[in-house]
Amino acid sequence: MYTLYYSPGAASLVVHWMLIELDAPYALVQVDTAAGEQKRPDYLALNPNGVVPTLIIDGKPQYEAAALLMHLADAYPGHRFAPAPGDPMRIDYMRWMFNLANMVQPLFRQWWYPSEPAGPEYADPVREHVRPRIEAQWQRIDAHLAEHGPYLLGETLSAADFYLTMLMRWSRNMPREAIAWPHLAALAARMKARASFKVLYEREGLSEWA
Ligand SMILES: N[C@@H](CCC(=O)N[C@@H](CS)C(=O)NCC(=O)O)C(=O)O
Repeated sequence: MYTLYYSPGAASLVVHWMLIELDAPYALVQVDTAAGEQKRPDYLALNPNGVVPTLIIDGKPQYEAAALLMHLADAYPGHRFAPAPGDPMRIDYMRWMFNLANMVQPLFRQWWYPSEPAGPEYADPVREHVRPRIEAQWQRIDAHLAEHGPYLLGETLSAADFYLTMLMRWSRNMPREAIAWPHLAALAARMKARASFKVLYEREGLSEWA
């Protein structure tokens, strides 16, 4: 039994989505991030970074959304959400997971928390600076999908597509959201059509970008 510490729509979303896809047994604990629960000592004891998600696996707290996603995909090989070690596609899969985690997700951290890099007086310039950088990522990934899609690994759906969909969702209120790019829009539509997406929305109480 897994226990997921989550906040609706946050980086925990993709872990939650995967748990539903895998039909894995799990319990949810909502963390009120607006009230700062993620910075309280009892939560910091689980996740010293003070962020969601945290996933309790075999009684031990684990964190980092991408790592949790990769772990779950590997733990349920029958669902084929991760090419197995030795499969030539494994490196492409890992490259996408790390690329999304290192090159795309951190830009959203700056978008959502623009005071972090240089203080509140620079929040507006940080946002102005990060916005075209996010759009450049959509351009890059859309071009990849145009040539090699419909999924990041071609015809093979993987955990990376779930991750990308969560990141696309985060852009929904930006001046130019991810689904303004046609191949990203097609991927988002495929992913949102999955039965698990509806269940996820119900369980997290979400409605935007349905
Ligand atoms: N690298 C971490 C980042 C997680 C993260 O930034 N989570 C945000 C929500 S999307 C959070 O908990 N924010 C609350 C805070 O920073 O206080 C991961 O992928 O798990």
